[in-house]
Amino acid sequence: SIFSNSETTHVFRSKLPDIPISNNLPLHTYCFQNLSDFADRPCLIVGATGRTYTFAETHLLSQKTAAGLSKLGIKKGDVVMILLQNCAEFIFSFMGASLIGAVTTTANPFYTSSEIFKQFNVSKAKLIITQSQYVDKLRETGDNYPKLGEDFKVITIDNPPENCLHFSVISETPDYDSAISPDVEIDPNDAVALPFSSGTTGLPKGVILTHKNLITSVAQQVDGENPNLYLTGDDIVLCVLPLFHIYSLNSVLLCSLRAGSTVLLMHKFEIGSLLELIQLHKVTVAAVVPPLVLALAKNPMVEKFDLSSIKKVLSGAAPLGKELEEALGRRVPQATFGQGYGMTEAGPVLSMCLGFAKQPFTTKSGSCGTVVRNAELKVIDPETGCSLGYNQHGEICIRGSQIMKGYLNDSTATETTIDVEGWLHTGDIGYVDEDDEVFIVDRVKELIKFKGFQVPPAELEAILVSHPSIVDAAVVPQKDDVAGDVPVAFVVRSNGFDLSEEDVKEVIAKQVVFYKRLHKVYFVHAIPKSPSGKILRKDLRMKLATTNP
Ligand code: 4UW
Repeated sequence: SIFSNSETTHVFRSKLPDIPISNNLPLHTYCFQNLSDFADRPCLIVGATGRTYTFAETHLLSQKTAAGLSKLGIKKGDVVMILLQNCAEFIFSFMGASLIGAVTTTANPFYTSSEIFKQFNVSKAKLIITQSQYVDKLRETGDNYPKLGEDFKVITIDNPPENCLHFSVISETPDYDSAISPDVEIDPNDAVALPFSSGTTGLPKGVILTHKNLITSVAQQVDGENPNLYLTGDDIVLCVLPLFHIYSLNSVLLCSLRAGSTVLLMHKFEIGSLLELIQLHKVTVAAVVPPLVLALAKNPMVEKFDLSSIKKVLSGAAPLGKELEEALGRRVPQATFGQGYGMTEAGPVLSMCLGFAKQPFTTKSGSCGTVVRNAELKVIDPETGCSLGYNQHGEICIRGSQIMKGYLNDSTATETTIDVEGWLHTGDIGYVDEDDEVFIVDRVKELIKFKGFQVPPAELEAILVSHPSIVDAAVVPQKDDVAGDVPVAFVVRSNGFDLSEEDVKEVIAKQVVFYKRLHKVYFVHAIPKSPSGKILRKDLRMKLATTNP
């Protein structure tokens, strides 16, 4: 085994003490546990309309939605797909599903039909909650496509097109109390969320996150005498990052519900309205990704707005340059800036800046925080599996009740990701410095991240090699100032076919969401492979970095 012996393991821990975590509860019970303390305070503000829902209303609408889903035949263990931009109905649907023991799989509404249905089929979803503008993509016909209205139901939050139901059908259940089956018993190890991630290798897979996993992760952030991420009933938390990604779902939504903070929902990122809403609602906590830091640091419009309400800026999901962090610091000098480091499979938070604690610690620029409490982190030599000490670079591994139960129907992938000792291997290279701060320096896994969005190379390679004029292909990340990484392809054409770079780009563009599109195509005679047939991605990345291939 390449995995290290526990006797020699150097384990890194939080500077905060472990706390008791009530992770035997269902997620909804835990999130709404302190509801009576802030029932009449605003829970959700819809940015575009100004519509506000109090905590009591949010709880009630979640219960009604639970009853409505139940009446439509959704049962414990069934999967519901949410295909929505950020909106209040997202929250009612997610919490509603949890209330009846159902599982939510979230997908990007900009996905193509083929991307949506791959996830839909693998997760065996029964129902899709979406917006009318996306329904056409759900009417695709063909072998791999189930039939709308017959094989699955569609609910739209706006005017329902043919064969779809309006959201009010589920959210306005009059006798909701009796409609939520009281005998739904939820085990802490039952799934509640099923986000998709390609992990360290291969195609996107369903990541089983249980009630216990998500409660543990939220508690690690916002619970305790001295919470790592101190949120209170006075905080207004910006929710512009998409809730279909685990970062926003967990660290913005679930943490705010638990702590009694108000969530300001924006359905999309647009710098003008973002700045206006921050100023209008006096946002105190901004959860962002590096491209948003770039916009806030560099866009001249920022000077015209009052951003003095912001107390915390949290960045994550992709590496952030020091220079950008400093430029942002000049724009919002009163705010504490820090990073979190997450991975869908890790529940998702591995480390979080201790500058956000109630009694904050001083932290260093460039750090991704310190490992969360009630968890163990180690750094291993990727070759030998031996655990490494302070300041030594290696693969980051994490252990604790927050990490995923496993991948859906893929025990092989689960076993290569979580070892027999319970350590989740991230595929990220980093180190822990003498002050226990985590720094990420590289990624050894295949994953490409475009502005924090996952681009799984295996998915693009599968599309490329299925083309009759392509013999072989490999997709790797190329560094980009704005996006972090962009996907580029090495392609081997079959003899006699003259396929242009534009043709190849087009093949991909037709089948995938915009951020997975190829930025460059290099035609080569062969793809470098290991004796076992694995693409030597490191060689290709080196080739990109050193010469013009
Ligand atoms: N620096 C460098 C980082 C960083 C990073 C992530 O799409 P996934 O699976 O998941 C995420 C989750 C991010 C997240 C969740 C909750 C949270 O509080 C928080 O803090 C702000 C962040 O991105 O991609 C996982 C991969 O993304 C990279 C890294 O390679 C990781 O394995 N990544 N955060 N701060 N790289």
